[in-house]
Amino acid sequence: MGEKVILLDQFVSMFGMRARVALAAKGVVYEYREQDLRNKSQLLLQSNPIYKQIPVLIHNDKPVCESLTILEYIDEVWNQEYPLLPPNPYHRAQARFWADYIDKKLYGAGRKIWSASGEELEAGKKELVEILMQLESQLGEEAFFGGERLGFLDVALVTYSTWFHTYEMCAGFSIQEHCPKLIQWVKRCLEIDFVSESLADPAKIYDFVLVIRKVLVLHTP
Ligand code: GS8
Repeated sequence: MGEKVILLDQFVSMFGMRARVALAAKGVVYEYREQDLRNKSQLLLQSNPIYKQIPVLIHNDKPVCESLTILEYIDEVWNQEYPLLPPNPYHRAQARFWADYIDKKLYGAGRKIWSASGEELEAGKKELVEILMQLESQLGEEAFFGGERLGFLDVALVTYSTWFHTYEMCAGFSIQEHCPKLIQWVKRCLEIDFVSESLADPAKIYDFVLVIRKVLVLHTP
């Protein structure tokens, strides 16, 4: 049966990039559809009526929402190629726990950095460093969170690294200084073609954020 795979996404999204990396890891051919989130398409609204957010993976006309759910879905459907979740149930639970931690903590801290100023920005910077240090200690001496090879948690986190440049520019600090081993891990991930080819250019993300910040300032009473 011919597969029809569509990804509703926005190029700067760390959530959408997870699906892009996973699809590339599995060698799945898909149609990428960039979404304008200020003017949401009918397809996006119909496909994700609950959250109305990207990413949405539409597989043979059936939508799957939420990036971590999408990752698991991709891993289960295309299970012959490059498994992402580890086989051991305990390791799977751990990978899911830390991916959830990333989404509960890292997104919010990062957002404070690029969208706030003064004390809130400083708080975001402190939080971000604490979270990244926590993740770095979780990595330990392993090459990847998945052990010898890139796995589910690596995919969940590596997409955030495309935002590190923006965080550093907005908050005037160096992540490398606080988390050198994590930065080494990012470099290892980027040596894998399907990872580097799926991630957005950090400089373009920063340009995008500069535009969004101007819009936010204009609309803040
Ligand atoms: C988050 C998706 C999200 O925030 C996931 O997929 O993991 N928990 C979800 N998507 C954003 C763009 S990325 O910052 C989005 O679609 N925002 C539009 C909106 O909320 O209206």
